[in-house]
Amino acid sequence: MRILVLGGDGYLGWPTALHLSDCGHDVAVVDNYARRKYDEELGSQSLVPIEDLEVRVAAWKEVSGKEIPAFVGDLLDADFVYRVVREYEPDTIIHFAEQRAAPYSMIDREHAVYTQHNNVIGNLNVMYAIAEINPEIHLVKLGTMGEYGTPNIDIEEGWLELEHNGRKDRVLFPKKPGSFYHLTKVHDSHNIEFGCRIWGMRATDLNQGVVYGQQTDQTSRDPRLATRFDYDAVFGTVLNRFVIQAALGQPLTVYGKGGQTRGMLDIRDTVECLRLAVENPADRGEFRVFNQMTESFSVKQLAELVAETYPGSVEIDYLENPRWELEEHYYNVKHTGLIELGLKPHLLSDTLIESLFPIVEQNKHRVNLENLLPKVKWASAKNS
Ligand code: NAD
Ligand code: USQ
Repeated sequence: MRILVLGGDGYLGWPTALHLSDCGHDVAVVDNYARRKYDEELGSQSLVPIEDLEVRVAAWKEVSGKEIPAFVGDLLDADFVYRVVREYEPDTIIHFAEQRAAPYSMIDREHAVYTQHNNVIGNLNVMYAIAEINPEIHLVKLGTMGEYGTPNIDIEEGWLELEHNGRKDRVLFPKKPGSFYHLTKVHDSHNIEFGCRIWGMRATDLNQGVVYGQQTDQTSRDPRLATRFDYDAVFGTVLNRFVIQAALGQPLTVYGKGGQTRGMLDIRDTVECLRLAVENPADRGEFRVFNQMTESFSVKQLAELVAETYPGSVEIDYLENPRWELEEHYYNVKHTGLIELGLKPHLLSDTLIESLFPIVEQNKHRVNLENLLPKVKWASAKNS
């Protein structure tokens, strides 16, 4: 298949492009380097050094003999999006290219507006390009488990069979997201489902949980192929941060009581889920949803697991929660769709956690300790 990976310079987009290329697909990547600019803005950087996109694709050519053409441009530029889709003629478009940090979207009005504009309009441009150029293209869109929030009922896989006042219908599962970022994914899901109805688009919405890990079979073949590893309180995700904090000898930062529970998955499962979704496309007119997660953990459980696994002593701090979220709640998610397609999950193990400690050890001189503690607060409209 010919696959266009939007956001192919990012944490997940780059390893996904490599995995699909390695599996024999023709892959091209699109990115506007927005993620590298947020680093400059926040005075942060990936813990593991990452190469420029040109160096990455040249290294992949050297290691595998395979080409990954790169298109540099912004999804907000509709002419650019149309040009790339016409020129590359993909069978599938995987869309990772959004501003993805909840805290970044909650910094202030400007960051909330940027996030919503970037994500919602970029996605609309991609939808229109598909509808007008070739509606056969399968859109595989990264959504998030956080679209659902933490309802007091079981979370179904995208859709809910409902009976109300004696009548039945199948509706999108109710959404209660927890940040202006997570809301963009809800808006995208609604826009895509509408596109499937009116244009007969074929789409898969992958409601992905929090990803952990840093290496895949392909990125570990050469240091120039490494993907990013974020530790800061804005872009670093919870398990990656706990591992890094432990190895730096810093306290693990549990927000609030730590009872908040999230669906999680290993980065090696992310790239495999993408392959499964791409190779088994949705039908024309179908809005297919998979809950892309393999296990659930509370934040407290994750902190305790990291503390037990680290060979030295580790302190766990329970900080005042900077976010607005339930800290004790029911959480039961259906996630069978990808398993039925053949996913064999890498469940969280001591070995995975242990394998991350030397990566931190090698790169700890790159850490700016000031970026470890959370500064963005949800409740206040004015943050420092
Ligand atoms: P990332 O920020 O590392 O990668 C996103 C990439 O998209 C970046 O390289 C960025 O430069 C690019 N981009 C952003 N806006 C763009 C635009 N307008 N035009 C072109 N390129 C643009 O993020 P990631 O962690 O790789 O996440 C990828 C996707 O997966 C996101 O949509 C995110 O919401 C979703 N997701 C991530 C996680 C996670 O734990 N990392 C979990 C669930 C869902
Ligand atoms: N948390 C802590 N301490 C920390 C960091 C986080 O207790 O140091 C807690 C948060 O309060 C939250 C949970 O851990 O309850 C997860 O936070 P996170 O920053 O790891 O993840 P989140 O903000 O939800 O966002 C990440 C990705 C986002 C993706 C989402 C998947 O950045 O792109 O959409 O995970 S999900 O959570 O399923 O919506």
